[in-house]
Amino acid sequence: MTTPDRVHPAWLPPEAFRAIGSRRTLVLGDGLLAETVHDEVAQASARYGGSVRRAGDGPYDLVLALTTAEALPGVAGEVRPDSAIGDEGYVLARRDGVTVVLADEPAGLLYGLFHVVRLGERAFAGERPAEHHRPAVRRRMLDHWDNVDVHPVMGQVERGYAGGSVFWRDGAPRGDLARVRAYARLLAACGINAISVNNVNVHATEAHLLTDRLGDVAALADVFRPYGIRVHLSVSFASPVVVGGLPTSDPLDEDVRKWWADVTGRVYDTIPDFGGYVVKADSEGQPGPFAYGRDHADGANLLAEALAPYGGVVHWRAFVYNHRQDWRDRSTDRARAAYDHFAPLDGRFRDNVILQVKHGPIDFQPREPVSPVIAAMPATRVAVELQVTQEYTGQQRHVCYLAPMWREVLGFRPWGADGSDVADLVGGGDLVAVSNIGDDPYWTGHPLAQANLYAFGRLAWEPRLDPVAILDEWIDLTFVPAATGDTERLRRTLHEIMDDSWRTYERYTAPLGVGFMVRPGHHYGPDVDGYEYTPWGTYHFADRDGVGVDRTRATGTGFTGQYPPPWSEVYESLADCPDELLLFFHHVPYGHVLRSGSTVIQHIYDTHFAGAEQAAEAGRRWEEAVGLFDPALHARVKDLLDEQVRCAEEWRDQINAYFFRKSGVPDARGRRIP
Ligand code: BDP
Repeated sequence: MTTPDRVHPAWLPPEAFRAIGSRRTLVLGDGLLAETVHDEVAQASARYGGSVRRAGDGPYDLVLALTTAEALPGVAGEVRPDSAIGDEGYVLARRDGVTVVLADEPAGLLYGLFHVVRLGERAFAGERPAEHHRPAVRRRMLDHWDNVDVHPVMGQVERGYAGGSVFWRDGAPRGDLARVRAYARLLAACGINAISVNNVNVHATEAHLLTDRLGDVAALADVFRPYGIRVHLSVSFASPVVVGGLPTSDPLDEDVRKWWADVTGRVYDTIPDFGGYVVKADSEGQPGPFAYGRDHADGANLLAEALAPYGGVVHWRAFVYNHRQDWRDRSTDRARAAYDHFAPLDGRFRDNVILQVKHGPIDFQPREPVSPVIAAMPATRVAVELQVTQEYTGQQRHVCYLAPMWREVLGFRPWGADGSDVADLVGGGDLVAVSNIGDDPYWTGHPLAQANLYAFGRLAWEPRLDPVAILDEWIDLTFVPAATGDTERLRRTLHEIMDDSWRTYERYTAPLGVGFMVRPGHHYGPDVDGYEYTPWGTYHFADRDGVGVDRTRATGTGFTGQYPPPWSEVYESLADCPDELLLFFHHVPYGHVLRSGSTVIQHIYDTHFAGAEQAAEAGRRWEEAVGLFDPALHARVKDLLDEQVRCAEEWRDQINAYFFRKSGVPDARGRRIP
């Protein structure tokens, strides 16, 4: 695979700062992040011949100032708003030839600076009435599933498809803080402000990050801090036993409570702006409160109590289900599990507990309904968790631009058209995602997967952004500044390949929302029955007559009843259920006619032929674009597209052959099914 000889600048190539770097800039205000802003502008100015000052009369082309500054120069004083701009917000305006960014806090200056970077020359043209920008979501967080030690099965980064960890290598910190700093910059530029630096599955070595290896975490926090990013840590619920030497981790035990209070105090002595703990408890073998006959509220509140004096939070994950089911007894339904565990606990969590819920009820499949837990806990702070790392969406070997899926999740209205949407529910709260980067020179293995990380940050800041517009922004920042060829063709090529790539992926993989037809373990490529007779709770029930999971109240698992109306009724009804989720909610005969007018079996054939063809078309588009991109990047993406085309055909053939043999129904269009 072709690899560049240096780390790819992703969406911050030096050329993206050309417009700023050639101007006369004033940075007014103190504080660590104001220093960062100054240093960014100074670097750009050194490169492009501009200037940056910290005080003094102009003239200036760009003023980045804190509202607390003693005297705001002319135009900046005029655009200062009467009301508060808010912690991370900023006002952007342009008047009389001066572009102004005003913020109450240094973080706002930093985000304002990156807005000016995004605008490029447009920031310095014409007039711009004052626009007030502030993030919709307060904590915009990335979880790293990075192991400190190499895990024998999962490797350095669990579900990582971009090489090793940028934080850890073989049991120790990597020490390459320049790389971490570059990462922090990229994250700040798309709006991320919190990061958890180790895997939610906390193994023995990682458990020590909380105590004797806290210095390793502090070193990372020092690098993230100048970019406004707070560090969080995944901790083991069994820490009191594993690293504390206590006989129990019972959340109601006095010694256990004291242990957490002491340890947490030491964490804050070392890292005063520490964010908090992330916990995966009683899930997939991780320890939790169940061992002591306690529930998740007892467990979460224990840690919350220890963190409360310092303003820290617990992200308690709702990904809890029985992964040792008896597949012969299918009375339990994994989709129900999170709601069944957590909804009854609503109101019992302390206010610094954030229940972190995966966006779908099962597990990051390419298509799932939105988790009913998100709407079921009005008295609990709920965070929605997305997966930027492409575990089930092509593992960064396939192009799969995920922003359209996330936009659908954020736009889902659990109470129907007149009610709030998910973006409203997480507004002011938390949006979390599993990161997709590693030590690969392109950061994300597949260079085009960088767009997913960028899009996550931007959607967390502004959940109603249009995915196509975000992609445009990303193209503008990543490729256009240093491009030498036809930038319009370059842009068109990327849109053609990426805009619809999630739906393309959906077409050639598991059909109609059924999910999990992947190879067990690593989850790459097709294996229709791979999980069908296993204890994981992920079934499709295909037989000679039909396919799908009956989750209705009338005849199935009753999962539809976890939604409020109208969705409880829409999903329950065979006639009303959206096609793309039909097999998630219903078991139907192959001849069942979809809302689209096609039968289920014909839909399977059609979408699989179409999806594989669209992947091939993407490959052709990319080949035509040779010369528009850096040659090493072009070659890397070409190799990956070849693999995507191969794999899409494999999916097409296995899915189509499987359902042809089960159903005996031929393709109405007579195409070749192996
Ligand atoms: C699943 C992954 C597994 C993670 C788990 C989680 O396969 O590696 O540990 O999610 O979210 O999707 O905890």
